[in-house]
Amino acid sequence: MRTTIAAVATAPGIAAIGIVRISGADAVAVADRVFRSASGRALAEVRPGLLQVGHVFGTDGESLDECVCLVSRAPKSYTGEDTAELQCHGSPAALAEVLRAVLDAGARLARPGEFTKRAFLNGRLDLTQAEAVIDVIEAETAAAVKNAAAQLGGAIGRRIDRGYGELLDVAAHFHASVDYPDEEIDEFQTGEYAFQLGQLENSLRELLATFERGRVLKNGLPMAILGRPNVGKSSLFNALLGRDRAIVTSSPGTTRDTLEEKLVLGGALVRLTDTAGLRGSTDAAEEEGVARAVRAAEDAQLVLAVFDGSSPLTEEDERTLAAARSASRAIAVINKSDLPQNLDVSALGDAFSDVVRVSAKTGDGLDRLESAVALAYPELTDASGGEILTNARQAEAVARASDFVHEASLALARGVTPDAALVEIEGALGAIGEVTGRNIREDTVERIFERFCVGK
Ligand SMILES: Nc1nc2c(ncn2[C@@H]2O[C@H](COP(=O)(O)OP(=O)(O)OP(=O)(O)O)[C@@H](O)[C@H]2O)c(=O)[nH]1
Ligand SMILES: [Mg+2]
Repeated sequence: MRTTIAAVATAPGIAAIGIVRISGADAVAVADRVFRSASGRALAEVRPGLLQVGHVFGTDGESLDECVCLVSRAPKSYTGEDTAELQCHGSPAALAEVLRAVLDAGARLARPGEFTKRAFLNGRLDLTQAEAVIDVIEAETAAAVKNAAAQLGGAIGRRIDRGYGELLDVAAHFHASVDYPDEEIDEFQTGEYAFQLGQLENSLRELLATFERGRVLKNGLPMAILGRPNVGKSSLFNALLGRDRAIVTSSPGTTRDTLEEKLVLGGALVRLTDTAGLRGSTDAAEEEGVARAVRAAEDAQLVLAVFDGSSPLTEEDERTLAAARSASRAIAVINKSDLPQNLDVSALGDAFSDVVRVSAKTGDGLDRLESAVALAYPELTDASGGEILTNARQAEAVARASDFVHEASLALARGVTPDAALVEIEGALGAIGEVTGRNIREDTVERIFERFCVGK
């Protein structure tokens, strides 16, 4: 039997409420040793799911706080075990004392992710759901939360399980024909299985194809600000960021190195890079800065090409136009809209998905720029189905599973013996089972939950 564990589940710091969580066979007994309800009834006797008001006591028997206790009974709890939650006032000092009393009463301090790990080991969550827990916690945009929340609800797990079930049926039939060679699988059925596996492969590859978007949803869209010196790139960078991050001066060539910051624009998480102004230079440091700017533009999925709206296009702007043309996507930002305008926008050509006038100085037009970014990548602001794969471990297992399924359907099409096809099908079952954690190595499980915080 697993030991009873406890931890503070809420973030460190002062807050309205702080929670000490206890889980395990002795959870209620441990809670009873530190908590006395106002009604005088022991927690062991109260109905699970009903909040009990009372006091929590320290090791010395003195009251530490007035609090509420919630008891849940196995298997109907987050972990699948008996649990007790002491919901106290959010004072870090009080919570530390309550935790100490709980540990003295017989619980041991939980390791990172141990509550969720128990939920997984007790079959309350599959591994895609457990991993979604941390994704929900760490999500930086509404879209990322929605995607993770749907996965917490089992969106990926259900899809994977369907595939697992199909493979299992095929494997069962093939096993039977290996064990009873007289019962051959007829050709029609072999063709049917090959078709079914082909469909399954398509569905797995479709899921895998969402991972590219998933990575961007989770880590942010790489985005670079480009332009000739002095057009206001660093001013725009600061304005979008909402703070004075980059140095701005009136002399061209101020920014040398690239600067990267993560922020949310129009609901989309982006990794925005400010770069050195593009121009020919004989200064070694500036030259290196320009080379870095070009590399940042190449790595970016979206380039903000900045132009000075108060002056006509110059020869130096040509470099920006060229970089925008070779970028995967570019928005033209005509800056300094607060000054009299002298730029002929039609001269910019058709390299841009959007042209937006802004003033980094007054903030005018920044909302339109944010909308243009969100519009260019709608999947970064709308991902409610939970169908976007964001987890590298899951993606790797899905890739391996699709390769096995591919080989299995090829083998069937080639008319190999059932045992030869079985090798590939078993391989696929193994890989697909790793996604949801049906069959997974203990050390992999350990590694997954180490990333969680204590108390989750
Ligand atoms: N009037 C006006 N001035 C601006 C605006 N944006 C930037 N400037 C001014 O333009 C000058 C250059 O701004 P920076 O942001 O340093 O330009 P940059 O493109 O980063 O320049 P480099 O780093 O040299 O490539 C500064 O004097 C800014 O105050 C704007 O929207 N309106
Ligand atoms: Mg600059």
